[in-house]
Amino acid sequence: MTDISCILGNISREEFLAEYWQKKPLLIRNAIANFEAPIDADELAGLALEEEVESRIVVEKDWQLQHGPFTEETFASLPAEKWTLLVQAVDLWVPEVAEILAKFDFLPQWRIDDIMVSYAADGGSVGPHFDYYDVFLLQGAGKRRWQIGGLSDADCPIVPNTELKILQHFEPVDEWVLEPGDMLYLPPKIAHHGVAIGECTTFSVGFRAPAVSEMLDDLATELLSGIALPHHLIDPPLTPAMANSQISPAHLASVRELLLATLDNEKLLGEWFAQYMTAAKYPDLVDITGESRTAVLLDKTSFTNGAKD
Ligand SMILES: [Mn+2]
Repeated sequence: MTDISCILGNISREEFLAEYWQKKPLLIRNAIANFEAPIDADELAGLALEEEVESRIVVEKDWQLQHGPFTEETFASLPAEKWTLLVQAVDLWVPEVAEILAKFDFLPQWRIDDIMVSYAADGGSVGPHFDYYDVFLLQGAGKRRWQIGGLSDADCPIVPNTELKILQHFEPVDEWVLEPGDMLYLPPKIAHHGVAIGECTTFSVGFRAPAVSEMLDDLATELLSGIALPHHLIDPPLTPAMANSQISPAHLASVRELLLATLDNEKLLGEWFAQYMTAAKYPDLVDITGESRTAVLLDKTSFTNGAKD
């Protein structure tokens, strides 16, 4: 029996998860019928004036990147076209935007990161690039042409002299013009380039995909602050021939064994991971945003905003 989710068009949840999720792009026309963007360009610009709100402006000329909060003067000084305003986590500030998240009930809820809303003037884009996370690009007001390329990675050359990671080489293999309510799903690392046709807004539903280095950093911090791990590195059987500066493969095997044994602890990993994935996006602002993230471990221990219940 298949279960049609209202936002996946005529694709069932099962089919989407098996065939597309983290595998290949999917265009869904009319994902939300008669979609009226729950925030308009002026309201979005208003949010970007607020100190607590994370926002950026990208101007295509020289790919300038500015970080908010902005002022009325910032907006007055922008060119007539080819710029983009991006506001992060609008779901935390606008309840009507947060309501969109309910439509993504076919995915683990703790994987959801936020809804970024972008406004682009005519011709505006942030350049061809790729992300390391899954994203659903839901078209708000106006139209945007999305082009997608193949898989990219850190080895792909990027445009110099800008903070933005724009791909130097982008070969579109497919393109669509999205209209209000249309949605494009992109798995991680697919190159993409969206250019506004006239003014438009786009709602990007992004997912949490921490890098291994970030996870190890957080886990190490957690270990340092909490339970003492009594195990220290011990030597493999030594021989006089090892009394030199070389690190033997046997020593490396001991290091590896100790680290793997430390990680091979379901309770430790489960509790750390649940806390980590439910950490508030803006921990200092939880009183204002009411941000609430919950995950439940298989043993039914529940975590909300990183704290055990
Ligand atoms: Mn992107």
